[in-house]
Amino acid sequence: RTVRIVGVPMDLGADRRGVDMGPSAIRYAGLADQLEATGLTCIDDGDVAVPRPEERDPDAAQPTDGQAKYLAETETVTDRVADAVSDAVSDGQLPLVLGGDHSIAIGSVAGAADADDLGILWFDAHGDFNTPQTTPSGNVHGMSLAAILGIGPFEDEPWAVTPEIDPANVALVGLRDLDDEEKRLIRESDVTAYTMSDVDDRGVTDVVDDALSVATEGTDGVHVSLDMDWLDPTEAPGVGTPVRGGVSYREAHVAMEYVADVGDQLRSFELVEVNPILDQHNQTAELGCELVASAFGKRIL
Ligand code: DIR
Ligand code: MN
Ligand code: MN
Ligand code: MN
Repeated sequence: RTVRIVGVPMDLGADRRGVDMGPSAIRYAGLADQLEATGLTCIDDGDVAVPRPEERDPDAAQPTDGQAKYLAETETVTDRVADAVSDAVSDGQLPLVLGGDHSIAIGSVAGAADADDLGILWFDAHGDFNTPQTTPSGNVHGMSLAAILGIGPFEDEPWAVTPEIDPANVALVGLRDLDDEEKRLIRESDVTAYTMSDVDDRGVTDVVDDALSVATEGTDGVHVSLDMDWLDPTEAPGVGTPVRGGVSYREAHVAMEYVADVGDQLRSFELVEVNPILDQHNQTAELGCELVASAFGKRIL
């Protein structure tokens, strides 16, 4: 398959400078070479344009209910990312979106789904299930999955919602840091949430196997969203919101090898929240490249 790389130097959703340099750090770590060594052809589309915070419109739209920082700019970026991803899908390619903060998933999923039923596999320490009403931070990267599913006030933001996604085909894996109201929203929804306690209990392969069934049964494909804070901070220190107790290096690799086993059902993949300013020797970007290679079919032997 041909992989089409789309960089999204977005940091407005995390309200933190540095994560906008993620796409550069990941490319510098040798992404294209590693994928080509795995037998894939890579096309790099360069970066999608992202508005600078300094040029923002002070009268920009806010949700009628609650707070969401840079919501108008997020809509602009979402449309651009969705176009780039849907172009890749209609050309029969596998889109690989490089973040940037996790708000970009709103665009990746919109572009990947187009008119098809998609499942989502969301690897993250966090649920990203806040809404403008429940958010403690106002940061859209903590709301992106709720936005995609049209939870709460996101119902009134049609650009954010991908109606083709049935929450029953959405699985979150590796959760360990949820806000109280966010927990309630996750419980009330039909998504399947696997916490780190589930990984401790059952092992990562069993959990990922179940999560893949959730995302593939009855769907036309799967979108995989990999937030690097899913990993333990000892492995991935270069993220904006590290949380102790994440998956290990080997657990992350085997999870991605299981993802690769879905074959042609893999519709799109995104790697987000790499922040080289907070990293040590670009190790988080390097690990991200390795994990993408495993998810795209690289094997040890
Ligand atoms: C927190 C952090 N739950 C928030 N979320 C993060 O701001 O909504 N998501 N870091 O990746
Ligand atoms: Mn187009
Ligand atoms: Mn996230
Ligand atoms: Mn996270």
